[in-house]
Amino acid sequence: MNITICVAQTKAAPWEEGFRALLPDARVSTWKAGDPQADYAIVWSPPQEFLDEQAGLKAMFNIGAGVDAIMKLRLPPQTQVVRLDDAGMSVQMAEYVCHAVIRHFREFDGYEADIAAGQWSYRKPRSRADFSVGVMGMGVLGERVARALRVFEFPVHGWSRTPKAVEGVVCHAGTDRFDTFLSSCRVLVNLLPLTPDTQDILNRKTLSRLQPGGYVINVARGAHLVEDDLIHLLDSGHLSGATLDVFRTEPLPADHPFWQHPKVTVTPHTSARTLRDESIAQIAGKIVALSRGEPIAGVVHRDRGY
Ligand code: NDP
Ligand code: OXD
Repeated sequence: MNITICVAQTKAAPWEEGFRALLPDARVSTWKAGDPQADYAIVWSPPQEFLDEQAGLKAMFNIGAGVDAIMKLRLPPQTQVVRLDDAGMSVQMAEYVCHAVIRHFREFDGYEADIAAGQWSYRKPRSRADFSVGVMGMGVLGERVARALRVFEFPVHGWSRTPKAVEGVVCHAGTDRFDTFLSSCRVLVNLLPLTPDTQDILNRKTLSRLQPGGYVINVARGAHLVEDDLIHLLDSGHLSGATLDVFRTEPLPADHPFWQHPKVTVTPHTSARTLRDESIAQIAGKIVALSRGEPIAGVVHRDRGY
């Protein structure tokens, strides 16, 4: 079996070594133009040239959860696209989102500023019941985040395409329930995949439906958010702040207004990192399963785009 590695923005060698160790009978190499056909590919943002040359792939394993960069390309018709299925990301995402929600709810930024100014001051405790958190996207990551927020007893709402049942979480499904979902939330967490249906979904109209003082946490993709609309709603006072991990252009350009905006916290696309060892183990297990003709989880539905 031939496995080829084509990963942008990351070193290929440790991935090669990891797959060789777990699949000693496979021939594993890093792709170069003109290489012979592989059976399986390990990819991150592969170029179109790679797909055009590797039209005989049985499956292509993305080393992230989001496949939006791949779905924009011309894909070989028979190749299965497979995304990472958690592989250690959901616990990181739960940590990141709970941290952002709690920092905002408990006003820790305000305390930090007071302490830095040498002031021993108290703020009036806020009511948890007034801080409903809405999670857009109740998949592998969103459901874990919703469950983690419930541990801190925040009221939690979830929104997905198809109906869900998660204990303690008010679940909404479909476009008909979107407005009801939004107006139920003070804090909005985005964990949707980026598809034609979800691009620009965080815009002036939708964000205006959040409760006054709303707070936005975008950890999915930058193209979900219309950045000028967010800035307008922050400056008008309808929204009280935002924590943003993903951006339309990454790295975030040096002159971007988010860097200096007093109500915006920026992190460098780091809310849930790909963990190499966990990911190699998951993908190697799936390659073995596929080569035995067994079904695997995490196969992307081409018509849905995720
Ligand atoms: P999943 O595919 O498991 O979950 C996606 C969820 O979104 C599902 O609940 C799905 O509904 C819902 N959904 C999709 N389209 C719509 C729609 N049009 N309307 C309503 N709901 C919709 O993905 P993951 O949870 O694994 O990952 C989510 C995203 O997080 C990734 O696509 C990626 O972009 C981002 N991500 C960001 C990272 C970071 O470091 N910032 C790291 C990892 C991922 P249903 O269940 O009904 O199908
Ligand atoms: C992912 C990401 O999609 O890292 O996994 O953003």
